[in-house]
This record gives sequence, structure tokens and C-alpha cells, in this order.
Amino acid sequence: MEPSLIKQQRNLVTELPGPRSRVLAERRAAAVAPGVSSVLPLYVEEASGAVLVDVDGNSLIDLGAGIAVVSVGHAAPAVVDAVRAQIGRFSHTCFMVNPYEAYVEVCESLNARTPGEHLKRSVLFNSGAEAVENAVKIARHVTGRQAVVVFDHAYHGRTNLTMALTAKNMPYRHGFGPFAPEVYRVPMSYPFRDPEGMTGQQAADRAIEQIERLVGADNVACVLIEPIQGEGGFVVPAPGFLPAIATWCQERSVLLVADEIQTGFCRTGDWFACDAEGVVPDLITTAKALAGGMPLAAVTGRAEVMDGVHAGGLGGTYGGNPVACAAALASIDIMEREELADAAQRIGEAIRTTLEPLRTTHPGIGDIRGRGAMMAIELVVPGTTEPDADAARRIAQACHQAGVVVLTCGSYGNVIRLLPPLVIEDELLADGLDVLSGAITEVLSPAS
Ligand code: PLZ
Repeated sequence: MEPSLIKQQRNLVTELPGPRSRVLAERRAAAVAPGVSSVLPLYVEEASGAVLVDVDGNSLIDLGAGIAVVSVGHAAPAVVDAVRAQIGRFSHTCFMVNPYEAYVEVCESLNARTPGEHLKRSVLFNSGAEAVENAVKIARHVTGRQAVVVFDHAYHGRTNLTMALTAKNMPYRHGFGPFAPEVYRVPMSYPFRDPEGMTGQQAADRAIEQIERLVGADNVACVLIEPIQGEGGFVVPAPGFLPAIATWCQERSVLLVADEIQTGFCRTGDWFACDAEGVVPDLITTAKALAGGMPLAAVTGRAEVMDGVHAGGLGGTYGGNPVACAAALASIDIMEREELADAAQRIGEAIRTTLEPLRTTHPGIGDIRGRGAMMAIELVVPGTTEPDADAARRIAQACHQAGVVVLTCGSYGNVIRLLPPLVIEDELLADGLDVLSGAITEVLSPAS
């Protein structure tokens, strides 16, 4: 592994936020639209590995990786070198005007690594939402059908179509309608909240019954699903749920679209979350960790599906920008060389080992779940499944005050999620988890 440029250690040297961050907060309030908010009020000066250094010199442990983006670490030297080299050669031509090799190479790499041995093609975009929009465009175009089936708790983006696909009203949809039509929502498999003992097959049957009754299989262009839900609460469906949905799709000539924007690229301990159950989607959307911090997204799919769209039907000015492509090739190379899927599994085990014992003393911990380095704690009112969003918020805040970046998520806002860079050093992770354990104990102890 390349040496980190910044000491991989938590170190607070001012109160939080420090004086420089406070000055920036004032400038921000005057200049930046309040519609975009930040989890922490600490302004970042530099970062490497799993450490962020703020403008006041505080070093924070990053257990969020910019929402599952910098899996190869902040400022990974090989990514930085690749970006520097590419930007010095050329930064933009527009692939639709003059093509270049890096775009082709990223597509080759995606085609080779995404689930399934079939012939594939890829197309590149800028953001996750844009990839999801295009997957739906492709599915509708080639099937000649319009309906899109999505799930409770789903998150697919903030553009008009993807707002329609996203489940949660606040903050994503509230007042932003009207939303795109022909979107149908069915129940997800959510073992913690489903009836006790419900199997994956039963949960799939429940969803399929609704699709057939309310939409009609013949009208469905695609079923779009996050194999493990991200923003919705790190919901891991019961085993057998995804394969059952995949089988139904195949039998009804409905395209299965896996949104692996948050789960993809080694995060869950496999290259893709679908791999764990051998599910092979027809189309897969990727973004986030794909390019190690540069904006890049993709739709990868069966050649016979992708080839159904006319030339010029897909594209965009910046899609597959050469600098982003160079970063992607370097990132994927790191994931492979440093075996980051295995690292994700080890991180997941360390998280479980630290957090599981807390359950016996803290019945407010309703569930600890996830896969690989995508782990979450769902907080509830003890003895019930009633969501306790206030506890999640207070635990996150206590971590932030101690210099550990953790994120919350969930339809009910009651889930703490951990998404550390996959290159995080053992000691740094242990320190971060220590802080989290302390925060949980502090907030959930009866006296507090
Ligand atoms: N699909 C599964 O997780 C992005 C959103 C943060 P973009 N998740 C982080 C926020 O509050 O905006 C995401 C995702 C899944 C699609 C997206 C959308 O990806 O790159 O943010 O457009």
C-alpha cells in the first residue's frame, strides 16, 4: 500500500467547529443556497486515506467516505497521479464529438466485472441519478413498455424521474412535484420490520402479487432495485428475495435493473452486492466508488438490450469525462491489487465484533445489519420496533464532536450507517468504533 500523506490518526486541536470553519459558515450562509445542507459544519482543507483535515487543523476519522465514494481512500496516490497525467494531456473533448481510449477501457472493465458472463455494453454519465434515468430510458425503449416498479424505502436520486423513483418525502420530494408518471411502488423485504419469520420468497411473492394485480406484468418495462438499500436504511433483504424477483422478471420478460450505485465496487465484500446470491441483473447502474472521487456513472447491460437504442439516443456533454475515466481505471486497479473486497469483509467483521456486545446492555439497538463494509445500527424505543430518530441523531452528533464522521439514514431517520474507506487502517477503525461505542453508551444509557 502507498504511504499515506496525512497521519492516519484522529486529532482535535480546536473546539468543533473551529474559528476558521465558523468564518466559512458565515460566508456560506450569505452565499450558498440553504437547500443544500451539510452533515458537519467542518470545512475540509485536505484528506488522505480515511482522515479528513479541516481548516482549523483538526484530523477527523471518516467513516462515511463521502457517501461510499472514496473506497480507495481520499487522495489515493495512484488516482491523483492518473488524474494529473490525464488533465495534462486533455481534459475534455466530449466523447460524442471526439472519442478517446479511457472511455472504452472503463466500459471494458465494467463489462468484465459486473455480474454475469454474458456479452455486455456500457455507457457513461456524470451522476448516479443520471445513470438511473438512462437505465429507465433504455428499459422503456427496448421493451416498448412504460411502467417502472420500485420498492418501499428506495433511493435513486433527486432529478425529476429519480425523485419519482425515490420513496421518502422529506427532504427529497417535498414540494418538488409533479413527479414523473408510470412509477409503481411495492413492498421491500425488510427482515427487521416484516412479520417474524417471513422468508425472502414470501416477501418476493408479496411484491409480485402487487405488481401483477396493480400494474400487470405486460406493462412493466423494468423492476429497479438496490440489492441492499442505501439511503433507505441499509436494508438487507431476506435471503432468496432477490433471486425470486430475478426469476419472476426473467419469466415475464421484465428487465431487472440493479442500482448498485452505493453497494458497488467491493463495498459489500464482493465486487457487487448482487454477487452474494448469484443474481444477474439485465442492467446495472454504478457511480460513487467507480471513480474514487471524480464524478462518473455508468449503465452496463446485456448487449442485446443496450444495442436496442438508436445511435445518438444516449449521451451528454460530460458523460465519461476523460479525467474521471482515468480516475476510474486507477481506482479499479487499486481495488483489484489491494483486494478491497476482502478488506471490506474484514472491516465488516471488526464492526460487528465491536458493536454486537452492546446489544445486550442497550435494547435501544434494534438491529445491527449490513454486509462487508456497509454496516448499520437501527435504533428503536426499547422493547419495540418504534423508530428512535432522536437517538440516531444524538449518537451521530456525539461522534462528530469527538472527530468521527458517521452518517445517518433510513426512512425513519433512525439508522446510523458506516461506510469507511476500504483502505482504512485497523487502528484507525478501532479508534473510530471506540468513539461510536462510547457515543451509543452515552446516549442510550437510562440516565441520559
Ligand atoms: N442510487 C442507490 O445511493 C446516491 C445521495 C445523497 P447521485 N446516494 C447518496 C443525497 O442526499 O443526495 C444514490 C444512491 C443510489 C442513486 C443515487 C444517486 O446518485 O450521484 O447522488 O445522483
